[in-house]
Amino acid sequence: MKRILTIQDVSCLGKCSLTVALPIISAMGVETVILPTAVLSTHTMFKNFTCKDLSDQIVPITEHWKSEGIKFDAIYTGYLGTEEEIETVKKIFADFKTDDTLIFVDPAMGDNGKLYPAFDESYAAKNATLCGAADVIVPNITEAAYMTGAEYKEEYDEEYVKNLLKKLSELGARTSILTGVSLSAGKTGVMGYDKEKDEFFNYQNDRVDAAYHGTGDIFSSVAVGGIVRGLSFHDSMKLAADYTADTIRETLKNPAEPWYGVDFEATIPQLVADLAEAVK
Ligand code: PXL
Repeated sequence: MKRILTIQDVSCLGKCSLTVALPIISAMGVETVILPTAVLSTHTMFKNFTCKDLSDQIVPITEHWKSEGIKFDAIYTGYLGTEEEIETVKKIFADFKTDDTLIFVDPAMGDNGKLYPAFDESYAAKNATLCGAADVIVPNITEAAYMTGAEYKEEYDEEYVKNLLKKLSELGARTSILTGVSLSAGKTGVMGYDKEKDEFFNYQNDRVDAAYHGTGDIFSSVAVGGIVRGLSFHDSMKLAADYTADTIRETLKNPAEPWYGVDFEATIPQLVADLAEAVK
C-alpha cells in the first residue's frame, strides 16, 4: 500500500486540514500518516478559537520515524501556522525526500483576494520558498498573487492565468496548479503548467454558486491521493475538481448544512467508485 505523510493542523471542529485529509486519503486506499502541527478548537473563521502549538513535537516525531527507516510516497502539506513551522517542514522535505517521494504543497493562507487573519506578506513570502522546495503546488489565485507579487484580479482571461502559472513555476516546482480558475460564465475549475514539458492543462466543471471553507483541503487531498494511486496529473485534477463540486452540490441539499464546512462524508462512496474506475 502506498503511504502519504500529511503535515497540517488539527481543527477539531471545522471540516478542514487533517480532519478531511485523513478520511479522504484513507478512503482512497492510501496509508495516511499525520503530523499535526497544532490543535485548534475550530478553524480560524470562528471567533474565540483555542490553539495549542505542537511545533516542538515535530522534530522528535520525525527523528523517531527516521530511526525506524520510514519512507513516504508523498509528503503533502497544507495550512502551516507560522514561518518557523515552514522552515521546519523544509527540513523534513530534505530529510525524507527520495527519488520516489512526491512533495505536494498546498500553500493554504487566503482566499478572495485576502490572506487569512493569522497571516501577513512576510508569511506569504516564506510560503513561496516552501513552494520552491515542492514538485507540485496547488495555490488558488489569491495565494498565487501574494507569492508572486502579481496583481490579484476577480475578472481575468486565460492569458492572466497562464502568466500567473509561469510566474509560479519560477518559484521552483515542476508542476503548478491554480485552483478556482473560472474561464467562462457558469464554469470553474483548475489550470496547470508543467514547466519541463512547457505544457498547460485545463479542466473546467459547472460552477456551483456557493463558497465553503475547507474545499481547498478537500481538493488537495483527492489530488495527491489520485497521483499516488497512479493517475496522471490531469486525471487526478479532474477527479479532485469533480469530487469538490459534487460535494458542494450535496451540501446545498442539506437543509441543516453547517456554515463552516462541506458534507464530504456523504460523497466519499462516489469518490471511491470513481477512483476505482479511473485506476482500471
Ligand atoms: O482550510 C484551511 C485551514 C486550515 N486550518 C485552519 C484554518 C484554515 C482556514 O482558515 O483556519 C486552522
